[in-house]
Amino acid sequence: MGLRATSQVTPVFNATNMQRHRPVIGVPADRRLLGSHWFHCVGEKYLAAITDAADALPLIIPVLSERLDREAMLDRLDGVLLTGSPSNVEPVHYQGPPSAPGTWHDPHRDATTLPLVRTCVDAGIPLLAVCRGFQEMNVAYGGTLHQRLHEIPGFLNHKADSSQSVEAQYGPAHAVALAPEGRLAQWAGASEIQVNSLHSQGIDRLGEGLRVEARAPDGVIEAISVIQATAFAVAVQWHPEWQVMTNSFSKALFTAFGDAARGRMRALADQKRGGDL
Ligand SMILES: [Mn+2]
Repeated sequence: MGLRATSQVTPVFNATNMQRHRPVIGVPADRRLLGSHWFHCVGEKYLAAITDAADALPLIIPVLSERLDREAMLDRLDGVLLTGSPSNVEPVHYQGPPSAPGTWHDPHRDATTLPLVRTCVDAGIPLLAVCRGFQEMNVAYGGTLHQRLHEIPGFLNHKADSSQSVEAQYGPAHAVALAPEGRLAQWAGASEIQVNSLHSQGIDRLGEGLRVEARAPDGVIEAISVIQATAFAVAVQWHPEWQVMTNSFSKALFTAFGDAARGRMRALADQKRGGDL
């Protein structure tokens, strides 16, 4: 009796089937020298935010620049997340002055992500960009960057205190005012939220076709979106991926991103079914 009952049980949890219903989000890596070899690495907090809050599958994109067939890769993705990084976009990409000595660059990442921004937006592939990714979006649309905000009179220090614990560095640092009627204000259900702040760079001239979605009290642009985008195309200067499930705005942002990727996944599946008929 016991055996028979067991054999009739239908599995209620089938990991394979569930995974197929989750969109795939590509995450371009940083190229880092570990020992004597180059590795393509993504911080775990970004990958965890994709699985936990966006309910999607993260897939690391190697930054092989021209050796990577971008179009073929994007055909297999439902969304793209651009992460933060200790490296800065090389100023040559926005006709800026040379970086201060000791600044870390990642030309392989620049060569991969800068063209990827507009390719994603033009193809309707949902795009969320964080910190360095936010700066990449601005540069991809022809904007420029301040390299050392904290040295410019009138601006707050937006850097974290590296002598503090990681938890303290990622703690709330300043308010941002959200653009009325903007998408962020909708997700927040408020006109202002508190955010962390771990950046020395910031937007100087806003790229063409971008809208300001949030500003810090000193006027620094903290969030942007692409005006003409047909899909989700949002970038933030702060780090919503940090402990994403404990912050209601961060969770709402990643959920909206995941939903946009789910929408693309379903639209592509419908298109394919239509093509098979
Ligand atoms: Mn800030």
